Amino acid sequence: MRVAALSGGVGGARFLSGLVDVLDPGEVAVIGNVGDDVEVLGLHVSPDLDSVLYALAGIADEERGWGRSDETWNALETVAALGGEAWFRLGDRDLGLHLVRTRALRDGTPLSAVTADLAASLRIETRVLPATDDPLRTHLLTPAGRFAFQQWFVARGHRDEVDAVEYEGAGEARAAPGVLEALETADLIVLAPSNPYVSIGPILAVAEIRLALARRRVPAVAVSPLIGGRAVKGPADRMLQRLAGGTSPAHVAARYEGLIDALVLDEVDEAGAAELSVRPIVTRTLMRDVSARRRLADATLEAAGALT
Ligand code: FO1
Repeated sequence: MRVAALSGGVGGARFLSGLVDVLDPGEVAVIGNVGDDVEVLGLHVSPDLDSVLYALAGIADEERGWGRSDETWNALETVAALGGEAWFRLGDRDLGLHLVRTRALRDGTPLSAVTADLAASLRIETRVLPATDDPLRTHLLTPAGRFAFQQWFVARGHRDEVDAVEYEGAGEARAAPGVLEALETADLIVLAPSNPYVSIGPILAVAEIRLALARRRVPAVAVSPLIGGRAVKGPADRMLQRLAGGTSPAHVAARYEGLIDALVLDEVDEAGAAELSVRPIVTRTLMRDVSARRRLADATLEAAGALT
């Protein structure tokens, strides 16, 4: 079964590692968020693409939730000691990847080609595609001002409430090579359990991608990132509460109106299933370990079977 999966950060990457465990990894294409890409120390960092690459290569730091396992921080310590930019913590191993990516981008290689090369070097069979090769950056409007994503998320610890989300550059952004093809040839489209505003939102802000989903001829299933109305990690619950007026499964599904046929939600949210205008798939969604990830992937694939 060919699956195209839209994914953001940690939750998405964990879900994908379960998906490629229960499917042939070569049949999965990941369409990743680039709205939180950032330039740090002159280097281009793509945190969400890297979360996916590291998870699929089996080298993600599970505890921290981002970056690589077995990480050391010598370069960052030197940067900090020299008064350099140390607010965004780049580990030594992670830095190596950013050096290679940045060099290739400066040589004119598009992000999609650089990402494919990185995936091949990491022996990843799954296609990992940035949503777009064009500059698309998420900005948050808050009572304290307008911030680029990582300024708000990391530098300010996402403490500011969000009044609006802007996807700068989305109006001109084209889908990266391979993205529309992956959506058009998939048997199933999955929206991973990622933040609807800052992880999946920037991907759907690319008009060609949104249109491909709206015109799909195959089932599309979203996995809710909330359990009991709470985000496992990050600000998704606070954002939904403030921007959508609630954190029920219906509030999550409404973010994807016209784009999905089913929502996978946790058992504790079963009561909210009745309000859904798409098919509810109730299961345990917490991805504590490998078997939980596999189970969630299986439930999502079963949902697809039931929809066709
Ligand atoms: N998140 C943090 O909370 N603090 C950091 O210093 C930080 C550094 C970092 C470096 C590389 C990378 O790939 C991710 C990093 N993240 C950090 C995570 C990142 O900000 C978020 O997880 C995503 O952008 C949201 O999906």
